[in-house]
Formats: sequence, structure tokens, C-alpha cells
Amino acid sequence: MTVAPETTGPVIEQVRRVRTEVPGPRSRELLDRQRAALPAGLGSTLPVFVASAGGGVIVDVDGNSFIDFGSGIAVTTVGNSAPRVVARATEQLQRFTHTCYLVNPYESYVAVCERLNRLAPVPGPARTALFNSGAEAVENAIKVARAATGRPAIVVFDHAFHGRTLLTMTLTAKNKPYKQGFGPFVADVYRAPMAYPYRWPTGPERCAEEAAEALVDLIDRQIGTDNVAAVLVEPIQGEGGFIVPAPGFLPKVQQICAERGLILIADEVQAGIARTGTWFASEHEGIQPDIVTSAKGLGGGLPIAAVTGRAELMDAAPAGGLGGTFSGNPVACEAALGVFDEIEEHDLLTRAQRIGETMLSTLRDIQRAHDVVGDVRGRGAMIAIELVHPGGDRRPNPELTTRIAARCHQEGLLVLTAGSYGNVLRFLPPLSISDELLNEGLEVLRSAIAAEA
Ligand code: PLZ
Repeated sequence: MTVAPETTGPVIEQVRRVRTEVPGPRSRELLDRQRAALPAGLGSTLPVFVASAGGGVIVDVDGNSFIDFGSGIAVTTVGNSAPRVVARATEQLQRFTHTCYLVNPYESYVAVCERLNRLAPVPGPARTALFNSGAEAVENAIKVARAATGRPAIVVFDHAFHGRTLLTMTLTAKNKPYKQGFGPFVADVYRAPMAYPYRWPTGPERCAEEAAEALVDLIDRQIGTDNVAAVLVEPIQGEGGFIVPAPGFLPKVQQICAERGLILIADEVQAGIARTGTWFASEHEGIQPDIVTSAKGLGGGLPIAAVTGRAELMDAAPAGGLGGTFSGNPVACEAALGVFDEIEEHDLLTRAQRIGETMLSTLRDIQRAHDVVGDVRGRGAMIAIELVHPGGDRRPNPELTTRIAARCHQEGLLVLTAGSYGNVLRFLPPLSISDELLNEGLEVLRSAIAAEA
């Protein structure tokens, strides 16, 4: 499928083109300025400075054009500068840029909440509050869960990523680079094993059941059921390496929560908003979380995040207890309304499913030729491969992962790494990518694996 021109946003030639070293001379000049002006702790995966982006490509200041398999970490799901996002945000910029919703309300905020209340897989009537970032949404979901239950403890999972603020960094599993040196951390956070089929000690068949048993033991025996407010889970773990929980695990988690009156929070910041071929990834396993967080894909590139939850829970936070200066900014709200329109009018849920089928079939073909590709997994336009040492012993191979990613970057394909062991290559193309570019990108990857394995 060649993407119809109206879905590609700015008119940018849809080609892969590397015409300088990567990064090129102009980017290297800007990197020198970066080094003098920014802290060393801020780095970039592919340090080429961007001039424009849209459809399935990112064009840098040296005129190189990269196939985009990253979407700015799952953000530009509807495409960069998608037409409806640009049109609505531009009109809003000319009307007013800010009032603070806590001072004066405006309709677009309510409209975004109404849309999410209808779309999110929360049971019964729902309410939504808007925020600025994924981390802020997770923080507020936990505030709501604590206010509604009057209990402190939060249960999270191994390999989880929930953000970089003090609470969400505590909720995040991996020490380096997210936590090292930044403690002390928040109290009352407990970690259960994730049902990670590829690495479950007794094999994938027993994974869902044994992980559920471990969760019950943690809640009932170690923490004490009456102390637990919520269980927080990514329905597909993002930074942890696109870990799709073993089939049946998420429904078991829901049942464990329901039996005990615990609140189930699904962190859909990365997997939500059409990314996996459904509006929310929870739908694949048919679960109905009490609270769902969304962010990334919601604003089409503008910063906006949401907490959508069962009405009676959301109403438990006391008057004045939720808010923020910039939360639900009117330009970002209009952008989000543009995102909903793009998804519906271009049937992007189906597009995400097709992209997933294409990626999975090519990647499985690559896996058959290269035993360093230990696992191929994901849903829709959220797919990853896990790289291991040759010989089938599943030992993580982060060095190979880094080399393959670097080679892809040199060849004009932007890929991202992930994973608790740094050995996952993840693919998050915008849904506005053409089939031609998608397949070309996969062939670049195939060659890079063949060259480095
Ligand atoms: N929850 C599930 O994936 C952000 C982080 C990039 P913010 N993931 C990308 C980085 O290295 O900081 C994320 C997520 C899930 C929460 C968050 C946090 O979202 O918008 O970055 O705060």
C-alpha cells in the first residue's frame, strides 16, 4: 500500500537516503554546541539533528533521510505533523494558547475526556483527567488509587518502566540508567515477577500460572492484602523489551485484584492509542482495568497524558486534589482530537495490524536464518526481536544489539533498543509509513543482522 498523500503530513520525499557520514557535518557542529550547553546525562539514540519528518521518514540537517522505525518512542503513531493534528493545533494557537484549566475551562479538554471515556476498556461509566507526561499520568493514577482505597502499597512487575520522576522511577525495575545515584526511593512499592514467556525458568507453558502464584504470595503473605491499593502493569512492557505477558496472565491479574478489592491500573502510555492494532493493548487479553493511563500517541507529538478510570474511583480524589498548571493544554487537546480523527478516518487500527503481520513474518524469516534472533514478539506496530548468543542458550547479547542498531543507523534506518538486558531491538513505525518503506527498512535490518551476527 502506498500511503495516500493526505495521510503523510508535510510533503517530504518518502525515500531512504544517506549522503553524508552519520552524523553529518552540520549535525556534528550542533553536537559540539549540545556538549557545551546540555548536561552529559542527556544523550540521543541517533544524534542527527532533525530538519523535518513525516510519513515514514525523518530528514536531518545534512539532508539524510532515515526510515523511521521509532516514532519518537511510540509518539507519532498517526505520523509526524499529521494533517488533522496540525490543522486543529494551528487554529487553536491563534485562538488562545493557555488559560490553565484550573482557572478557566475550555471545551476541547472535555471533548478529549469524553472520547477517552468511550474508548478506554474501563468497566462502566468512566472519567478522565489530563496531564503532561506519561510519568505524571502514572503518578496521578496512583494518587487516585490511594485516595479511593485508603491504602498505601503499590505492586509493580519486574522489567517495568513507568517514568523518571521519584515515584515512577521507584516503580521502574531497571537500576542503570534510570535509578543509579538518584535514591532514596519511595516507600510501599513491591515488585512481582513478570510472566515473561521467553525467560520463564520452567518454560513458557507454566509461565502465566506460576507468575500469578508469585503475585498472590507477594500480595497476601509478604505485603498483606489489606495494605495494597493497586497493581500496576503494562499490558505489553515497553522499555523492558516489548514483553507480551504469557497468554492468560493479565486476566489472572485482573481476577486476583477483583477478588481482593485491589485496583488494577494498566499503564498504556506506550502500548495505547492504536499502537498495537486496538485502541488499547488491554483489549487483546480482554481485560478491563479499573484505571488506564495513556500519553505518547495521544497528542500526535504534543505533550498530553490521561488517566481514565471508573467514575467512582476517579471521584474519590478530593476537590482540588488533581491538577497542574499546563495539564490538558488547549493546543495539545486539539492535537489529541486530531489524532482521534486520523485514527478513525484512516482506519489506522487495521493499518497497525497489517504492519504487525508484515513485520512478524519477515522477522520470523530472519530468525530462521540466524539463531542469534532468540525471540520475535509484539503486537501491531509494536514489535521487537531479542538477541542472544549463538548456540541457543538464550544468553542476552547486548553487544550484538548495539552493533546491529549502529549499522542500521549508518544505512538510514532508525531503530531503537530496549530490554532489561539491553538486548532488544524494537520497531515502532508510524502508521503513516508506506509498505515500500516498511519492507525496505526490514531488508536493511536483515542485512545488518547478517553482517554482524
Ligand atoms: N509508562 C509504559 O513507556 C515512557 C521513556 C523514554 P513519560 N517510555 C519512554 C525515557 O527513556 O525516558 C513511559 C512508558 C510507560 C510511563 C512512561 C513515562 O512517560 O512521558 O516519558 O514521562
